[in-house]
Amino acid sequence: MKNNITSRKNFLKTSALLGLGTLALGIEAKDLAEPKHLAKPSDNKPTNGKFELAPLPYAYNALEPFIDAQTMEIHHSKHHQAYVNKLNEAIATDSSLNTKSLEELLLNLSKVPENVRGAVRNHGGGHWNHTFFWKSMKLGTQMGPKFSTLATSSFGDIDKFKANFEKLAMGIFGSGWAWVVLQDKQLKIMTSANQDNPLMDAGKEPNRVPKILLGLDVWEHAYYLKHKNKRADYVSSFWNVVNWDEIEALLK
Ligand code: MN3
Repeated sequence: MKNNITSRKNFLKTSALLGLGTLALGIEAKDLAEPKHLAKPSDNKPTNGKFELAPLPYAYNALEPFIDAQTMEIHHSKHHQAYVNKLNEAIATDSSLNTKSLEELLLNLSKVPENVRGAVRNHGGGHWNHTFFWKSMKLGTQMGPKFSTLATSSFGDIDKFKANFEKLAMGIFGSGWAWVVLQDKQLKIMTSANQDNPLMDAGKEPNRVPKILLGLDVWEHAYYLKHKNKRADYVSSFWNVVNWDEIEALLK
């Protein structure tokens, strides 16, 4: 299967075009070696061979008016639940898989047996991405100093960072995700198709595992009820629900 994550070469190209600068925030290479930000939430490791859908960390209407309650309920209780169910079906067939954490599976995706690799990629990716997405959103937080400094040094200023993120999110053909990651001490914007994410097979370069700070689901199911075909409205309104407190905590 073709790897749909934008290639590292393209990331670098994008970064160069955006004039990424070097950073001096005291972020050590060792901080990037382990995806510590995953923080071992209970839903990232199967219990008795099965992953479980955690409740949302807030009410379905908590992101109104920017993301409507009906969209949140369907997205979490139907779409996310389906990824969890299908991931469980995939790993149930192999006892070497159903004890591993979701991160272990995704970081080493090419080592997953071929007969279930596609299912682990799509549904394991779906489970990880949505679990992360829910925690990435909260009303009423403000961008913190660590992220602000990184975004300014990487993109010139905050407006340029936001404009680049929106442009790349709009440029995803079909379904996928836009990501903000810290890698090689720089802030980068990445995109992926379907339920791929920047962790997939990143275990091949343990010192360069991207620290995912923010992810935006641009599948139509994430916005169609409210915004219909207008992805741009959804993407630009996303800034109102970004959980900047969570991002700042990830950068500690
Ligand atoms: Mn989704």
